[in-house]
Amino acid sequence: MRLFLASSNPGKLREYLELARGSGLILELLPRFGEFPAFEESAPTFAENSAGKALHYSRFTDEAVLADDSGLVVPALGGAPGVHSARYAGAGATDADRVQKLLREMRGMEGLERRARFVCVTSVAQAGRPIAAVSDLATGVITSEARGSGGFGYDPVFLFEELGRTYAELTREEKNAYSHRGKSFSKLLYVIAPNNVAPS
Ligand code: ITT
Repeated sequence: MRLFLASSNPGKLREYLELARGSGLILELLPRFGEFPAFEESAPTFAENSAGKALHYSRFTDEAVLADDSGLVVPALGGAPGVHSARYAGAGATDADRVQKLLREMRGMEGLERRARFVCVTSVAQAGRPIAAVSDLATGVITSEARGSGGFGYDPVFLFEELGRTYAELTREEKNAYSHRGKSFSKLLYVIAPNNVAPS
Protein backbone atom coordinates (compact mmCIF):
# COMPACT_ATOMS: atom_id res chain seq x y z
CA MET A 1 0.00 0.00 0.00
CA ARG A 2 1.19 3.52 -0.81
CA LEU A 3 0.65 6.46 1.53
CA PHE A 4 1.44 10.13 1.21
CA LEU A 5 2.49 11.97 4.37
CA ALA A 6 1.02 15.44 4.90
CA SER A 7 3.41 17.25 7.22
CA SER A 8 5.47 20.42 7.21
CA ASN A 9 7.65 19.11 10.04
CA PRO A 10 11.01 17.69 8.83
CA GLY A 11 11.50 15.80 12.12
CA LYS A 12 8.20 13.97 11.71
CA LEU A 13 8.93 13.27 8.04
CA ARG A 14 12.31 11.70 8.87
CA GLU A 15 10.80 9.53 11.60
CA TYR A 16 7.90 8.31 9.44
CA LEU A 17 10.23 7.48 6.54
CA GLU A 18 12.36 5.40 8.92
CA LEU A 19 9.31 3.76 10.50
CA ALA A 20 7.88 2.83 7.11
CA ARG A 21 11.14 1.27 5.91
CA GLY A 22 10.69 -2.50 5.89
CA SER A 23 7.06 -2.21 6.98
CA GLY A 24 5.57 -3.10 3.61
CA LEU A 25 4.12 0.40 3.30
CA ILE A 26 5.47 2.81 0.74
CA LEU A 27 5.44 6.23 2.35
CA GLU A 28 6.41 9.50 0.67
CA LEU A 29 5.86 13.18 1.34
CA LEU A 30 2.67 14.33 -0.41
CA PRO A 31 3.89 15.80 -3.71
CA ARG A 32 3.52 19.61 -3.88
CA PHE A 33 2.51 19.59 -0.19
CA GLY A 34 3.59 23.23 0.27
CA GLU A 35 1.36 24.44 -2.57
CA PHE A 36 -1.95 23.36 -1.03
CA PRO A 37 -3.96 25.59 1.29
CA ALA A 38 -2.76 24.84 4.82
CA PHE A 39 -5.10 23.07 7.23
CA GLU A 40 -6.09 25.30 10.17
CA GLU A 41 -5.26 23.31 13.33
CA SER A 42 -7.67 25.07 15.66
CA ALA A 43 -9.47 22.12 17.28
CA PRO A 44 -9.12 21.46 21.02
CA THR A 45 -8.11 17.79 20.62
CA PHE A 46 -5.28 15.88 18.93
CA ALA A 47 -7.92 13.58 17.42
CA GLU A 48 -9.84 16.32 15.64
CA ASN A 49 -6.71 18.06 14.34
CA SER A 50 -5.22 14.77 13.16
CA ALA A 51 -8.33 13.57 11.33
CA GLY A 52 -8.94 17.07 9.95
CA LYS A 53 -5.42 17.25 8.52
CA ALA A 54 -5.63 13.83 6.84
CA LEU A 55 -9.10 14.50 5.41
CA HIS A 56 -8.14 17.98 4.19
CA TYR A 57 -5.00 16.92 2.29
CA SER A 58 -6.60 13.72 0.97
CA ARG A 59 -8.79 15.87 -1.25
CA PHE A 60 -5.73 16.89 -3.31
CA THR A 61 -4.64 13.39 -4.36
CA ASP A 62 -6.07 9.98 -5.25
CA GLU A 63 -3.67 8.21 -2.87
CA ALA A 64 -4.28 7.64 0.84
CA VAL A 65 -2.87 10.41 3.04
CA LEU A 66 -1.35 10.02 6.51
CA ALA A 67 -1.20 12.90 9.00
CA ASP A 68 -0.43 13.09 12.69
CA ASP A 69 -1.25 15.56 15.37
CA SER A 70 1.06 15.19 18.30
CA GLY A 71 2.35 17.15 21.24
CA LEU A 72 3.68 17.31 24.74
CA VAL A 73 1.21 17.26 27.63
CA VAL A 74 2.33 18.45 31.08
CA PRO A 75 -0.41 17.87 33.66
CA ALA A 76 1.15 20.38 36.12
CA LEU A 77 0.73 23.06 33.42
CA GLY A 78 -2.94 22.16 32.91
CA GLY A 79 -2.05 20.05 29.86
CA ALA A 80 0.09 22.69 28.10
CA PRO A 81 1.69 22.90 25.60
CA GLY A 82 -0.75 20.16 24.40
CA VAL A 83 -2.42 20.79 21.07
CA HIS A 84 -0.54 24.10 20.94
CA SER A 85 2.89 22.41 21.13
CA ALA A 86 3.99 23.67 17.72
CA ARG A 87 2.92 27.28 18.48
CA TYR A 88 3.71 27.36 22.22
CA ALA A 89 6.15 30.28 21.95
CA GLY A 90 4.24 32.10 19.20
CA ALA A 91 4.58 32.26 15.42
CA GLY A 92 8.13 32.29 14.09
CA ALA A 93 9.60 30.79 17.28
CA THR A 94 12.16 27.98 17.07
CA ASP A 95 12.32 24.60 18.82
CA ALA A 96 14.87 26.17 21.20
CA ASP A 97 12.47 29.04 22.01
CA ARG A 98 9.69 26.56 22.83
CA VAL A 99 12.00 24.48 25.01
CA GLN A 100 13.16 27.59 26.89
CA LYS A 101 9.58 28.73 27.44
CA LEU A 102 8.66 25.29 28.83
CA LEU A 103 11.64 25.30 31.20
CA ARG A 104 10.72 28.83 32.36
CA GLU A 105 7.10 27.86 33.03
CA MET A 106 8.26 24.83 35.02
CA ARG A 107 10.88 26.62 37.09
CA GLY A 108 10.48 25.63 40.74
CA MET A 109 8.45 22.51 39.94
CA GLU A 110 9.90 19.30 41.32
CA GLY A 111 9.29 15.56 41.47
CA LEU A 112 5.89 14.40 40.25
CA GLU A 113 5.09 17.89 38.96
CA ARG A 114 7.66 17.36 36.19
CA ARG A 115 5.82 14.34 34.77
CA ALA A 116 4.82 14.66 31.12
CA ARG A 117 3.68 12.63 28.16
CA PHE A 118 3.95 12.82 24.41
CA VAL A 119 0.71 12.00 22.59
CA CYS A 120 0.34 11.11 18.92
CA VAL A 121 -2.84 10.55 16.94
CA THR A 122 -2.16 9.15 13.47
CA SER A 123 -4.89 9.37 10.84
CA VAL A 124 -5.22 8.04 7.32
CA ALA A 125 -7.82 9.29 4.83
CA GLN A 126 -8.49 8.86 1.15
CA ALA A 127 -10.55 11.11 -1.12
CA GLY A 128 -12.08 12.92 1.84
CA ARG A 129 -13.05 9.77 3.76
CA PRO A 130 -11.42 8.41 6.94
CA ILE A 131 -9.61 5.06 6.70
CA ALA A 132 -7.87 4.73 10.05
CA ALA A 133 -7.19 6.56 13.31
CA VAL A 134 -4.85 5.23 15.97
CA SER A 135 -3.03 6.80 18.87
CA ASP A 136 -0.44 6.13 21.53
CA LEU A 137 1.61 7.94 24.12
CA ALA A 138 4.95 7.84 25.89
CA THR A 139 5.51 9.01 29.45
CA GLY A 140 8.54 10.81 30.80
CA VAL A 141 9.86 13.64 32.94
CA ILE A 142 10.80 17.18 31.96
CA THR A 143 14.47 17.80 32.79
CA SER A 144 15.71 21.11 34.18
CA GLU A 145 18.01 21.70 31.21
CA ALA A 146 18.29 20.56 27.59
CA ARG A 147 20.37 17.43 26.92
CA GLY A 148 21.33 15.82 23.61
CA SER A 149 21.31 16.82 19.97
CA GLY A 150 19.11 14.22 18.24
CA GLY A 151 15.42 14.33 17.39
CA PHE A 152 13.46 17.57 17.22
CA GLY A 153 11.02 19.73 19.15
CA TYR A 154 10.93 19.09 22.89
CA ASP A 155 13.17 15.98 22.67
CA PRO A 156 16.13 17.54 24.59
CA VAL A 157 14.04 18.05 27.75
CA PHE A 158 11.95 14.85 27.66
CA LEU A 159 13.64 12.27 29.89
CA PHE A 160 12.65 8.74 28.93
CA GLU A 161 13.16 7.08 32.29
CA GLU A 162 13.24 3.50 31.01
CA LEU A 163 16.53 4.23 29.23
CA GLY A 164 17.67 7.06 31.54
CA ARG A 165 18.22 9.44 28.62
CA THR A 166 16.33 12.28 26.96
CA TYR A 167 14.73 11.61 23.58
CA ALA A 168 17.47 13.77 22.06
CA GLU A 169 20.08 11.38 23.52
CA LEU A 170 18.48 8.24 22.03
CA THR A 171 19.49 6.77 18.71
CA ARG A 172 16.89 7.14 15.97
CA GLU A 173 16.12 3.42 16.26
CA GLU A 174 15.60 3.71 20.02
CA LYS A 175 13.30 6.72 19.71
CA ASN A 176 11.23 5.02 17.02
CA ALA A 177 10.94 1.85 19.12
CA TYR A 178 9.64 3.66 22.22
CA SER A 179 8.08 6.92 21.06
CA HIS A 180 4.43 7.93 20.91
CA ARG A 181 4.78 8.16 17.13
CA GLY A 182 6.57 4.85 16.70
CA LYS A 183 4.00 2.97 18.77
CA SER A 184 1.07 4.67 17.04
CA PHE A 185 2.54 3.78 13.64
CA SER A 186 2.93 0.12 14.69
CA LYS A 187 -0.77 0.00 15.47
CA LEU A 188 -1.57 1.59 12.13
CA LEU A 189 0.17 -1.25 10.31
CA TYR A 190 -2.29 -3.72 11.82
CA VAL A 191 -5.30 -1.53 11.12
CA ILE A 192 -4.64 -0.77 7.45
CA ALA A 193 -2.75 -3.90 6.38
CA PRO A 194 -5.06 -6.81 7.25
CA ASN A 195 -2.48 -9.44 6.31
CA ASN A 196 -0.15 -8.34 9.12
CA VAL A 197 -0.40 -10.65 12.10
CA ALA A 198 -0.78 -8.60 15.30
CA PRO A 199 1.13 -9.62 18.42
CA SER A 200 -1.20 -11.37 20.91
P1 ITT B 1 2.45 19.28 10.77
O1 ITT B 1 1.14 19.68 11.43
O2 ITT B 1 2.65 19.98 9.46
O3 ITT B 1 2.65 17.81 10.70
P2 ITT B 1 3.59 20.43 13.17
O4 ITT B 1 4.97 20.53 13.73
O5 ITT B 1 2.76 21.69 13.15
O6 ITT B 1 3.67 19.82 11.70
P3 ITT B 1 1.77 19.32 15.08
O7 ITT B 1 0.73 20.35 14.84
O8 ITT B 1 1.33 17.88 15.24
O9 ITT B 1 2.83 19.29 13.91
O10 ITT B 1 2.61 19.77 16.35
C1 ITT B 1 3.46 18.88 16.92
C2 ITT B 1 4.45 19.62 17.82
O11 ITT B 1 4.60 18.87 19.02
C3 ITT B 1 5.82 19.66 17.14
O12 ITT B 1 5.97 20.85 16.39
C4 ITT B 1 6.75 19.56 18.34
O13 ITT B 1 6.92 20.84 18.91
C5 ITT B 1 5.96 18.69 19.31
N1 ITT B 1 6.30 17.26 19.11
C6 ITT B 1 5.50 16.29 18.56
N2 ITT B 1 6.15 15.12 18.49
C7 ITT B 1 7.37 15.35 19.00
C8 ITT B 1 8.51 14.54 19.18
O14 ITT B 1 8.55 13.26 18.78
N3 ITT B 1 9.59 15.09 19.73
C9 ITT B 1 9.60 16.38 20.12
N4 ITT B 1 8.58 17.23 19.96
C10 ITT B 1 7.46 16.72 19.40
